[in-house]
Amino acid sequence: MPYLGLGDYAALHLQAFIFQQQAAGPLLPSAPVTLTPTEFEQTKHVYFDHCAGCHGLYRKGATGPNIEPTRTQQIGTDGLGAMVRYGTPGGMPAWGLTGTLSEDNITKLASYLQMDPPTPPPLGMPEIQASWNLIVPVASRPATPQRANWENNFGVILRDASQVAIYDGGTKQEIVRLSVGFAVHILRSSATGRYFYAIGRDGLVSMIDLWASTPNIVATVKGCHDARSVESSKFAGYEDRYLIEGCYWPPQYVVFDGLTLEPLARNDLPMQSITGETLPEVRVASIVASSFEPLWVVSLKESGYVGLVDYSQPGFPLVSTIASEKFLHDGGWDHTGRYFLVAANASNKMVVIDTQTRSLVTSFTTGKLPHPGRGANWEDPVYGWVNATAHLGEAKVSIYGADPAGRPDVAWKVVREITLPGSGSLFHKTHPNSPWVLFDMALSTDATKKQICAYSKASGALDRCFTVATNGQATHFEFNQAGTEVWVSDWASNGSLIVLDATTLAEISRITGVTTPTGKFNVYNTTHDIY
Ligand code: DHE
Repeated sequence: MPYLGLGDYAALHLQAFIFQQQAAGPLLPSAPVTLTPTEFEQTKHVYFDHCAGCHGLYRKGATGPNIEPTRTQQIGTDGLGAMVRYGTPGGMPAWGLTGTLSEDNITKLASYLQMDPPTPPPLGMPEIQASWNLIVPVASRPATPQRANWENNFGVILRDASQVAIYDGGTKQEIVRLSVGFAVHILRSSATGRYFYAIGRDGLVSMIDLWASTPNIVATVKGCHDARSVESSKFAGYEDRYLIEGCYWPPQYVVFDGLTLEPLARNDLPMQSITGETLPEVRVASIVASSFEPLWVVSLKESGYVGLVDYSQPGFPLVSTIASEKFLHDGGWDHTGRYFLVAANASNKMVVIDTQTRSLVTSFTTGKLPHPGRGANWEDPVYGWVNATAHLGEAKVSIYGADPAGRPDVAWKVVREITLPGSGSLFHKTHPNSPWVLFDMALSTDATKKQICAYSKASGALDRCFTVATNGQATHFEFNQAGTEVWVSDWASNGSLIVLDATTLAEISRITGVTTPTGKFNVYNTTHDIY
């Protein structure tokens, strides 16, 4: 067997392909298919909707590997078709098996991937201004909350319906469903909690007023063609004042008025990487807001820089770019709100940024494709304050010390490794009042995708794993305001929301008839960064 010089990730894909080809039986050789201009245009949208998030518009790779034509032509039409159809254990979804893409889509995609990528269009300030729609002016909104317990509302992402549903966290009643951007991704709260901002993958930001008697959309705007994150200004004196939208495309961030979404500034991203190359694509991944300074912390995925945007300065400039690791993705605050802990997922590392000194503290290897979400903070009986990440590419949780003041000996070092029964863990979460840290295995290729696991903070070990989902995958957790209940999604077209007692983990309620529920955001916990 010759030495192929493949990295871990490529070897994993090759292994998966061989296994899956064995399982599927011999594949008939097929010639590369050429695409008509119409087919090319249609397939461009299929790629954009299903592939670009992980592989990039220019296909240079980030969460997923590089799939530029030089590589895809080597894999060939059959190989590409098999990967798209059956997925891989490295985290690539089985788009064919799940029925998401038709055989026709897959064949055309396998050809499209071997052709040069088209150049995506810019989005300038005049177009952003033109997209702004102020539906309810500030003066016409209620002066006081019109509903009790609005801070215990849950905003639930109904991904494939491009909707957000608002639930009462006490009664579990659905209050309203609102249409928002395409394949809506997440919600973030304004600093007072009054507004939810929903971000669609088409870059549309929708602002929801939770003080209204029935929550409603009061403004929309589109600052990007493709986006995954927004965040509000949270520093004292700036509450509900500004909102930042980070783009996946074009390489820019846009700042809006936090009460009206009027566009205020559009800033280009630096296109150099930490190793000096000029990149065609740099995407804004996670964004967090400091509580100690008027700063947003933005993860610049491909370039490996963590940027600091100062919203107290005219023009909302990027005032610092801190070199860290390439392929920055999801992250959140440590328990003090000083350190930003972010995954450089395709580098298999976690990065620690000190926002007070505006510098990189360290980065450390955890496992294959760390995916912490916003992470989880709790006190370990041996190691003091810790934080954790699970992984997309292996069945492992890495718990690391996160208390440089109290336990400098173990700060930013992996102190415990826990094996989960399945890989493909997307999210985990805890609450100060819960004895557990809960993990999903949503992208696992076996029955564990329907399960969740409870890690005991007290014993430092997995306590139990159990099935919660019936129709799809169990994914994402959100606690209620008091931390006494936790909501889990059964992610399916006929999905549901399962509410568990946060101490006994017994099922309290199951809300059915929910279309592809993914992320859930409790108003109080999202506002106060409780995770
Ligand atoms: Fe997400 C967070 C990007 C796929 C559900 N996701 C994030 C963040 C980023 C990101 C950068 C951090 C935002 C922040 O904190 O500011 N997600 C991406 C992708 O690029 C990716 C891999 C592929 C894509 O094309 O979008 C992707 N994400 C998914 C999904 O498939 C999920 C499971 C369902 C969906 O929306 O399609 C999904 N991502 C989520 C959720 C969060 C998230 C629920 C927020 C977690 C939290 O608790 O804050």
